Amino acid sequence: LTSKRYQVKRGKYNEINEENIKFFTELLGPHRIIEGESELEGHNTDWLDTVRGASSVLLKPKTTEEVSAILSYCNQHRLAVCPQGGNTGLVGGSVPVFDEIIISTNLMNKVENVDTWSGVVTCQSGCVLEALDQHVADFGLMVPLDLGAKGSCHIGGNVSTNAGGLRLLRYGSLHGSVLGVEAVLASGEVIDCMTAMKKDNTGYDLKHLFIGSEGTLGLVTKIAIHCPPRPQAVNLALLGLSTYENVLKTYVAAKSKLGEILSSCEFIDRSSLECVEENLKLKPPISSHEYYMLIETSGSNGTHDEEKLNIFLEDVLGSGIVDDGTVASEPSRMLHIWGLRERIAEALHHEGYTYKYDISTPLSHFYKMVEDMRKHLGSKIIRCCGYGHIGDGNLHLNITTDEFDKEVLNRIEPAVYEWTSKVNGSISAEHGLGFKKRNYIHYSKSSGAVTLMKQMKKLLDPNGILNPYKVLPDE
Ligand code: FAD
Ligand code: 2HG
Ligand code: ZN
Repeated sequence: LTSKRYQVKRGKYNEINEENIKFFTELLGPHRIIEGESELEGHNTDWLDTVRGASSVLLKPKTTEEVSAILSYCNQHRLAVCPQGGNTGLVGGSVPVFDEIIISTNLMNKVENVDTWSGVVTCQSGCVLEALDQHVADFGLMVPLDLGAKGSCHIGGNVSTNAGGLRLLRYGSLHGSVLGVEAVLASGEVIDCMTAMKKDNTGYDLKHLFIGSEGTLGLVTKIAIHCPPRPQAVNLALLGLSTYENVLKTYVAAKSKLGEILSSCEFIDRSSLECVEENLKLKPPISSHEYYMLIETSGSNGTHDEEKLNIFLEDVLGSGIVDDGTVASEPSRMLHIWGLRERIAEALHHEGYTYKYDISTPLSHFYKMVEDMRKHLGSKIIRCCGYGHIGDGNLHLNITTDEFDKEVLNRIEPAVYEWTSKVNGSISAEHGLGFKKRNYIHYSKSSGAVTLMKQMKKLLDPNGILNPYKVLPDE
């Protein structure tokens, strides 16, 4: 169990009893309360298979009112809960640590409204990201967030982790595109911040409390999100490069030559792509290089975009900063190329245990981290690789061994956090702190800021029933 490996002590919560089960069964009916070890196995284990809880009950509310009744009851009876969306989180936040009751948003998947004039979708928090995007596509819109887990993650999980993803470079963070949030506090009180306006300066903008707080301040039940027009022309280039300096030069050239049509700029190193080739048997459409970049353009006029992209490519290929490249505009080829990038996490998972770091750094230091770590770890590991959202200064540093090795972990941590802090980076750029990173918060936040976070938690969840052992450091 996770609690043993991480040496964490259970809080003073009550254990669930027959009377509690009776209450939940009366509230939800017998089919929306799930019990039993095997039925809950997948919900007790995280996507990475690195942390495991021991919950014996999962609840599936359908409405805000049901969530409110559940939380109010749990608060009165001092029962701890763990909100869960698609369970694709990468920091151990989405699974219980002990026996917390799992509240799943699986059945909260109604799209309530699409305002086609303003481009705003209003929906429940359990909508699967990809399904929501397909829904708004019928209205010529797109959800301004895309990530490899889109087929499973829920929009409520995305909001609760403030997920970044592949197009943050173009559309900005969810703090910008989420216009409204409805959330239920630990007490059961429903906080309605569901305005769907872009501008609203009437006092504190409370919805931001729930964006990125990973289920520790409230359970998000509804969301209004601004959806830009779906682009009519999309092109994707996969480039091969031989030095990291040339990667940086290419990024600068992409910004200046592609301007407003640049919609994604991603980075992959040789080892990451080899991992996808070896473990998933996917074949890249260009030959092998030290570094790769994916550059996507999205716009409203195909001819205009292609002209711009060609000028950019002539420039970077002509001057020799890019060695090789291919461009795709047919959906199937683009999907294949995106698969090489989006499925790296899955490919790494095939190797056994993954030590995963999600770091913001100044671009001048971005790849040095991978090189230093590789040297530091020597032959004790299978792979140390780097990839990520270079356009946002967000590196995904990943290390694999065939099984969990405490010695390897001790060589990586806290060195990785010290290094990040030295360059004024963030120890969690987009995945959050969850369970695994909470005690390293001080590397990225001042003690004053952490104290204020604790005070806010106390105010909103005085009994600490909402996702305990997550985000906030141990006392
Ligand atoms: P879960 O994993 O179920 O939960 C995540 C956290 O949010 C937990 O703390 C949980 O308690 C809380 N939570 C969930 N729903 C609610 C709710 N309704 N109210 C309150 N709290 C809630 N992340 C990125 O940022 N960018 C990426 O590019 C990216 N790519 C990924 C690719 C893969 C293949 C995988 C497996 C993961 C990736 N992730 C990425 C991480 C993960 O997908 C995101 O963090 C995602 O937003 C989590 O959504 P979820 O519905 O799965 O949430
Ligand atoms: C991605 O960008 C995800 O693919 C996962 O954020 C990152 O596996 C990782 O380290
Ligand atoms: Zn990412």
